[in-house]
Amino acid sequence: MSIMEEVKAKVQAGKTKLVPGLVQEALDGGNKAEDILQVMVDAMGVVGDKFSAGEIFVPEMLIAAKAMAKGVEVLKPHMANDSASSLGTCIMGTVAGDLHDIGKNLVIMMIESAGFKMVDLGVDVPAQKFVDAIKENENVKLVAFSGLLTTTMPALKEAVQAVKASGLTGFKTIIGGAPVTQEYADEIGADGYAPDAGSAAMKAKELVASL
Ligand code: B12
Repeated sequence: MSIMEEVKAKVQAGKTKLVPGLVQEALDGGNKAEDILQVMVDAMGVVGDKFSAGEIFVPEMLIAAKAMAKGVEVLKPHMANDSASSLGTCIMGTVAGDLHDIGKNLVIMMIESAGFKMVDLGVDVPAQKFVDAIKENENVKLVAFSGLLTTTMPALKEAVQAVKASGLTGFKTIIGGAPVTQEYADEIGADGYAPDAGSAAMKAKELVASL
């Protein structure tokens, strides 16, 4: 089994203690951080499919997520970083009712690398907390919302609309997460959408440039 296949297999199996060492070994072997990340994202896709098929349950999903998070910690210093300039503050959180944070954390990492100061509100964030964070932080240029469940899509809508209705200005909004589409972003009045962490960083810069 190649080292990349091994990273994928051990993330899937939730081997929290083994994954960091394997990720380091993959890096040492000359694999790009972005490629190793993709392998781990693919592993989570397999985990999701197995969950859908009833082959594994929530605890297995959770330990796979923990294993991936440990791997990401090793990758973090190796991800592209052009944060010389400051593009302003970005507030980000996973919306109310939703506990998924791997995608959010990756998006935070990439938007931070693009030159933003990040404020992470965590998971299960009520709409009002996004509004409060815009008031409490300086130079907020972007507010980013993550939602992974079809059942929390209405919470995405509520949160985006709460910041829009707050009367606060000077920032753009961006949404994302597996069930989210550009059409949904348009429908709920979010300024932007991106399908993954890499394109989220590009979209973030583009949105803020148009302010
Ligand atoms: C790990 C996981 C969990 C873990 C989460 C741990 C954690 N710390 O995050 C735990 C075990 C807690 C969990 C719980 C549940 N989960 Co879950 N989970 C997953 C799983 C396997 C992986 C998610 C993940 O991390 N993917 C990897 C990351 C990198 O991808 P991502 O999150 O999509 O993020 C990328 C993009 O979407 C995008 N993005 C994300 N956010 C944002 C934001 C912005 C602004 C932008 C621009 C882009 C962006 O960029 C990211 C990076 O590229 C998925 C399956 C899947 N294929 O997604 C199911 C999945 C999301 N879960 C699911 C379900 C049903 C649940 C539960 C309801 C199960 C239950 N019966 O209890 C609970 C809900 C708990 C809750 N209230 O939130 C379903 C959702 C189905 C649906 N359509 O709604 C899925 C799809 C599994 C399935 N196939 O059925 N889960």
